[in-house]
Amino acid sequence: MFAQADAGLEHDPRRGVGTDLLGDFVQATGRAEGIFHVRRRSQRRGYDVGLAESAVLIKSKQLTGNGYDNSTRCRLESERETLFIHLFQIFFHVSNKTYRVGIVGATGAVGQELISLLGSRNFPLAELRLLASARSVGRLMDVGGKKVTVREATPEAFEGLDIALFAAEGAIAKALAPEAVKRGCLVLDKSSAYRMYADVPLVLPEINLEATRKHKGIIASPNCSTSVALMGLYPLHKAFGLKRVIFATYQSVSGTGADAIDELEAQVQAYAKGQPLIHKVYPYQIAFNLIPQVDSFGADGYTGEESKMREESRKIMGLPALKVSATCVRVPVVRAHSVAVNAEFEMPVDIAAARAAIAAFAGATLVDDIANKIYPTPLDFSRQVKCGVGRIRLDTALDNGLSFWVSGDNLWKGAALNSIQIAEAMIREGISLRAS
Ligand code: 2RA
Repeated sequence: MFAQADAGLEHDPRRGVGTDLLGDFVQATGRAEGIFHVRRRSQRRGYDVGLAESAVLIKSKQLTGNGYDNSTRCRLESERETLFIHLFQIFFHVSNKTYRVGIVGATGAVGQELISLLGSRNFPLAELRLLASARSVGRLMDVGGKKVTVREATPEAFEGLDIALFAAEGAIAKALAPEAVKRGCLVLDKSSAYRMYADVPLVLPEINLEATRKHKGIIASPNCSTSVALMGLYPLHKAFGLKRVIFATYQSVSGTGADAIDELEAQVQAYAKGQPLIHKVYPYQIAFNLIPQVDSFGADGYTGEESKMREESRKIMGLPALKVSATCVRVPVVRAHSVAVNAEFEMPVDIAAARAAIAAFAGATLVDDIANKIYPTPLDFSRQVKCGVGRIRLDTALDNGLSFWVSGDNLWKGAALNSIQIAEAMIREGISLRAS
């Protein structure tokens, strides 16, 4: 009986013989059965799989060359040496640990994405507590087909929770995150309140998951533009050694919130009817326009968003002196941010090696075939786990420079998804959710 192996698993050769796939699969199904290829080197990853060795599950339809053309079959693969390849059945006994999770700001755009992603990713939930401001108390929200009542986000509301996913404004995170930590909760905060605190890890799990090992109860998730840009930039930094970078963003209105989406849609409709276009959320009409201002201006002439891109990129990549300049622009796109990146590197660059680095990176999909007009767009990368990277070319103004384009979902990788991925990765790697 091998059918469970098909439960949403995709073999990603770029991830090598890791345990991520096993983790995802086991998390989703509670057990695995199949033909496996066990590797000798023991590698415990927080799953009690009942084996000394760890294994990787590979969807067999991608193994037709190896004769496994039955899409319900798996195989065990050895990293160095095959111990055995023959048909047998294994039951993995997974520790059935589940987690009590709260969402602060559950009624907002990111809060709703969190609810839906926790369900679609089969996060091991023992409880999902929906918290919001007093005015939303009593509202019923759909959680996997069941109605859950929204409670007020008070300090006491965190009692008994393991994880609090904050999807609220910075002021709320400032007021309530310490209360959650005091009650033994791990806070994953998507606001900018704590991002630059020295004792708060700022984490994109594909890049610096290790930083979570020293958390003191709060872990911050980066700004959406930074998150999307680094899914393209970081693998190139690893390949060539980043020296300086220039970002130009194309940010969708969902980054501002539901009111901004409504404003764009209302302006498009008004335009079609020949009526006046009203703006309240943005200082200018956004439909059929661009606004080169995201957040307020600082004394240096850069906006808050532009400064965040500089400081957060430095912190996440561990490059405190990195030269960074950004121009952030709001565009009339509903969902997914895009970033044009010009980066200079220490080492000579090579397009084929750059493409290979992107293709091998867990957070990116290489979408780069200009002969066929193939490159990432915000529409294509809305509601996608990975960010799309394309238009990779030699930069003609920088030494050892590359120019490229990234599109990624600002509400997913830029917010809700990243927080969940942090929690998933910590659980998978056996990193304590409790403050050290
Ligand atoms: C924006 N970066 O797109 C913000 C959202 N956090 O406006």
